[in-house]
Amino acid sequence: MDDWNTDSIGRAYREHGYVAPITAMSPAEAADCRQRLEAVERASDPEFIKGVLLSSSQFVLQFAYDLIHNRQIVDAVRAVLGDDAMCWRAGFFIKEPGDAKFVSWHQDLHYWGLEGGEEVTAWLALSPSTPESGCMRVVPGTHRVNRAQHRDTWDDDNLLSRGQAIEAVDETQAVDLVLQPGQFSLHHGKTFHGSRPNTSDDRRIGYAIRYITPTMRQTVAEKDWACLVAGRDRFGHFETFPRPAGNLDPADMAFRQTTLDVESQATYR
Ligand SMILES: O=C(O)CCC(=O)C(=O)O
Repeated sequence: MDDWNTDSIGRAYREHGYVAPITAMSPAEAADCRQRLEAVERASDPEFIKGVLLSSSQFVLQFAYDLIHNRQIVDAVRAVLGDDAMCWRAGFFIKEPGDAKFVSWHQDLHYWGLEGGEEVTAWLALSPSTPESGCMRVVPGTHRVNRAQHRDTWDDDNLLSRGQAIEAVDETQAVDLVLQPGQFSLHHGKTFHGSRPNTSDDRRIGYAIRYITPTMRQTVAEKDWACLVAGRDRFGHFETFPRPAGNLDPADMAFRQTTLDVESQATYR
């Protein structure tokens, strides 16, 4: 875990609401993951695969599922959530070189219907994530803000489902989370974060993996799914999602669609 250890990750996270950069894998391993991702993209319709990658790709792509169990990531997650941890969702945030896509300032936990526990996102870089390529930015300390006012903008260039945006953000306090391929950041479910367009000449590819404590509960949608990655689940609030059979297997795709239909009860309420 680089210069980080369990204590220093926990301390930094509690104080600032984020930790970065932490190493999950070598640049060569990250390049291998990127190749797998891009092989799936090449074999698919571009618009179709964009949606699949962004939302719940761990249900339908084996390498995406396997990444949620990465030992370095799970150890860092345990440092902030405790010994019991589940993966709830995961998706790739991809910005092409020179495209206008961005992510408005937001808090993750605002829209997911999850209550009663803790949530943290591990954001793994599969390409250089820098100010030029539109790296994630966070406002330290905002994990203490309970529910900031968000407004739906429905901006086509916004990678968020409804373009939800916090309007009152003091950007002078924002910190760039610069990551090399194979490194990741952690951010708290309430930390204000967003990102600007990619002005570099490479793609910016990040894999956002959402982890929760098993105490968490879905309070809006009729049910929900998660997968144990460490310790025990003593609560049984979630159905378990399985490892995909391969890449884009029809049965896995149908399962993913079911989860998205149910999830929209929470995200579009
Ligand atoms: O990839 C980005 O720029 C933003 C990702 C994000 O909003 C998240 O992981 O919660």
